[in-house]
Amino acid sequence: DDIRKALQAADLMKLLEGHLGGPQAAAEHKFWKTQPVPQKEGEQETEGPIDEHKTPADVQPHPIALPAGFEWSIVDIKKDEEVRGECHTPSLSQIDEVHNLLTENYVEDDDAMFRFRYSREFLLWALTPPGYYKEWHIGVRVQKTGKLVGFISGIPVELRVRNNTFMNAEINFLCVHKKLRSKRLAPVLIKEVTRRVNLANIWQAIYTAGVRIPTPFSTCRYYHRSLNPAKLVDIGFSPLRKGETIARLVRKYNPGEQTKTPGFREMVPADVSQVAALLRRYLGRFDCAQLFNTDEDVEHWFISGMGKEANGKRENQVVWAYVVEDPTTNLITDVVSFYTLPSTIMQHPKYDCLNAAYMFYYASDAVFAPGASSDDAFTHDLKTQNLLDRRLNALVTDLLVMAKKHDFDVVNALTLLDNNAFLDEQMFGRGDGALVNYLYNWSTAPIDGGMSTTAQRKSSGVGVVML
Ligand code: MYA
Repeated sequence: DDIRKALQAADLMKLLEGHLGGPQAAAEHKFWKTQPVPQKEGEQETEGPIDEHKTPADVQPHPIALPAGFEWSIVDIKKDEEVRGECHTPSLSQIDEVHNLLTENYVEDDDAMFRFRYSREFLLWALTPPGYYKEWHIGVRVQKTGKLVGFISGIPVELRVRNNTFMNAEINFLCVHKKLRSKRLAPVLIKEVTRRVNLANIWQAIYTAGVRIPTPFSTCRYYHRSLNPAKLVDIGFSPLRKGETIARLVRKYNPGEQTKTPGFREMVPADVSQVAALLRRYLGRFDCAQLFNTDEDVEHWFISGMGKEANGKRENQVVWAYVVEDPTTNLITDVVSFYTLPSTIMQHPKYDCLNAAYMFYYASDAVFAPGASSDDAFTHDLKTQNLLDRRLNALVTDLLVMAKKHDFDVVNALTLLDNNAFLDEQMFGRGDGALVNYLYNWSTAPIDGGMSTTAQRKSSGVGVVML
């Protein structure tokens, strides 16, 4: 308990530092201070772009200069095989190369125990939504050998931030090989992706990071719901508290075998347009949300990620999506989903992979007044909140059953969307990681990341889930 209190106090210190301008905030930020981002917290009074208006004709037509010995390479992630240079392994596809770079060099936890292991199928799904730009999948190679040592990517995403709607690049998978760290390669990658996004006449971006740089518009906290407590304790992911036993934890976290909500079933392609309409209305509740303007977007993010069925078995599934179909009206009343993102367990004698599921988008018609049809007919009153709490808890109870069935060790969630309505009740434990959200070339007053809630207002302002 003492350790927990000390950790919480340390967390609080980190948060306070962030808000009041502690050591991290005071860093020089040689790169970020040159970029069109809010430079200080509290400076985000006006809503809108930070940079002066530009057109693609104002954008430098040539790639940003790289240090000698390196070259740019647009990674063709849909191409199966590519032979580059003499020393390049001919059998490695370009998606394999990105997968390998990330598997060895991408995000680790602070204690260097776990590292994200995005699968090839995941990367393909994450990087090729409708309207994606091939030239936003940017690699850096060693000229001599062709070895991929750096990567950054963007995908187009339409966002609403409060009352403004605009096209963004969602930037992700920024990675520099461990041997090339701290050489200011990251700013070069960021400038090159910015240039390519600007050439497409897009001037804003959204991204998340574990680090604090100038300047977040919101911060969310990670929560974790154990499904396989014996393994989680064994690998050091969860503590075994004094007086606790594994057997008791196994009983406590067993979600059961059967889902309980009448009409709960896997989402199928025929549900896409109903789910899209429900999701669009539901996401209208949040200050910042992804628009899912077309049904193709929903088809991509929910259905295509489920993978293809072969020999009666689903192969390479990335997303699991479920709906509730009202048994009397046959209308879809709810949708819930999660994606798989395993982590490599570094240096453990028995296990090398943590099978983690992450809560993705969901929606429920519980927030709409009965019979209402207009887009803004949702409410935040206590009665609605209680109904939503019940419905979301029922959905997540069923989701946990399915996640356990599919052999996940843990379900992770952030404090975004309406997640606070179920995190405690569904026994998600508060993690020590935070995820910080940023907008590029857009100023907006801070948005509630759901880290402090009241009975009446549990929802966050964040309606965008980044991968
Ligand atoms: S978040 C995931 C980031 N990836 C990892 O954490 C993987 C493991 N780490 C690495 O591969 C490296 O450490 C990286 C930094 C590549 C992260 N976001 O080259 P450096 C700034 C933004 O010497 P390295 C994701 O993918 C840092 O503050 N900036 O450092 C979203 C410093 O600048 P300044 C970051 O450690 C990415 C400078 O880089 C981050 O070798 C969104 C140091 O460069 C970070 N996560 O490499 C990117 N980490 O001195 C922004 C460090 O000023 C997109 N830095 O403080 C912006 C929008 C662009 C498009 C706009 C279109 C309109």
